[in-house]
Amino acid sequence: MSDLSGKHGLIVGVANKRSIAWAIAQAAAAAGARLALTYPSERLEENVRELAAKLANPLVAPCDVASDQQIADLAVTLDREFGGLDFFVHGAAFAPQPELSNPFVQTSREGFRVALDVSTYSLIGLTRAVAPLMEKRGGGSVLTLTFIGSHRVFPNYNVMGVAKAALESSVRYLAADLGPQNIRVNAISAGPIKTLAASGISGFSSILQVYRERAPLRRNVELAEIADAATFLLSPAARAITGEILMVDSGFHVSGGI
Ligand code: NAD
Ligand code: 0WE
Repeated sequence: MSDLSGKHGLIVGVANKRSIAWAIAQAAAAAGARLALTYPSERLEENVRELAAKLANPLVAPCDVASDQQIADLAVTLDREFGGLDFFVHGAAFAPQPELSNPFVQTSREGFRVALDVSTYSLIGLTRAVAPLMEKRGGGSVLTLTFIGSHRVFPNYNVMGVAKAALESSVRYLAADLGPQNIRVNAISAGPIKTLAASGISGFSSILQVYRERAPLRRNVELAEIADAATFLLSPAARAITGEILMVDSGFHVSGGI
């Protein structure tokens, strides 16, 4: 299928074995890539190191995406260790818990700031930092993860929906900026999957059930299905695709209801 042999990739957003970013890391490694994984805090460092140990010759580095300094340091480390970069997977998202349970109209200024900083601005800041490394390789592929809550209202998704709308728009603006350098920027809009980011979300099981009932394929999506689509977008097989939001959601988005 999609070949990533000889390529170097950065994967941001691995928290545990159920993380979408970890599924993508495994698929990219199976396709032949050498990877760098990041951890956002010392609390998660051990988790990420244990997972990275399953990969061949991994690089593990800190990166709290809310820190310009940590983003800059990461780019220096990648340049030193890899001498360039072929792809970058962005799988970081966060909104403070109250914003995901209070009514949307109660969204606080600080909750909005944090959600859009961590979940949206981080794509821009990280892409800018790694773009020169990709230019060294004659181009590259950037991939982020989004959810249809950017367009439609899902109870409690709230400010994350706003962050994802801004993220999808950022994909298009980054694609336009970096296309001349042969750097492609795309997103996968994934159907709901029970990861850490979905645990503790009240009503998540009913969202899964609604997808099973209404999606054309009458089922939910699996991590490996997101990972296969990701590997395609990261690979030369997708060399003419940029600025795209690829729906990997069992076709749920075409459904008009009932
Ligand atoms: P996850 O919790 O495994 O991943 C979210 C990641 O964000 C974690 O690794 C966490 O450490 C990281 N993160 C949070 N704050 C950070 C910071 N300040 N610096 C660096 N990293 C930080 O959950 P997931 O479901 O795998 O989420 C990955 C992406 O997929 C997210 O963008 C999410 O919005 C998106 N997504 C998830 C679903 C779903 O249903 N699970 C559906 C569509 C899209
Ligand atoms: O993007 C997401 C979730 C992202 C997320 C999750 C959390 C939980 C823990 C961001 N911030 C936090 N903050 C926390 O404190 N998804 C696409 C998964 C998701 O989350 C939902 C969903 C779906 C789908 C929340 C409400 C409704 C649907």
